[in-house]
Amino acid sequence: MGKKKSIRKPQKRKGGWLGAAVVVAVLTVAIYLFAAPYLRTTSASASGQKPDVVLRISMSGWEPAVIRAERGKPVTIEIINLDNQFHTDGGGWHNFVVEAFGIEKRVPPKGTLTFTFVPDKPGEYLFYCDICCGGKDNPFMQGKLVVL
Ligand SMILES: [Cu+2]
Repeated sequence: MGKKKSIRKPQKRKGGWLGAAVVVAVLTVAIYLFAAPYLRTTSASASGQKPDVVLRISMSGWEPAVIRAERGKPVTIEIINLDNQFHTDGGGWHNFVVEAFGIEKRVPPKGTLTFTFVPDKPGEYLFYCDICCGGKDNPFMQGKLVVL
């Protein structure tokens, strides 16, 4: 009896360590998921092409909210989505819409998208995301594209 008791004790302790290890692993993943976008200070697109504009999007809006391009000159835009898939509003997806140029690009949660287009007319154009947070009508989901 006494022997059995002494065997059971270390087993219990082992279970505790396993539980602690699982907690540590989960916390590590959680911290990584939250910190990853902030750690990624420099970005290179898959093609190695250097973007002219790097746009960050999250539930709190576009950064920067005003971007510039030159008429007739190809502009490469990289969009970094900082949100993860656990957002209930839109599942962490955002899109970049410029009606004036027929652009609609979707960026998955934690994803990056790079594309190039040629703005062929000068002016100031609204860009926006219409997936989350009330979409186009939400000032936070709006930005301005200035074509000189
Ligand atoms: Cu959005």
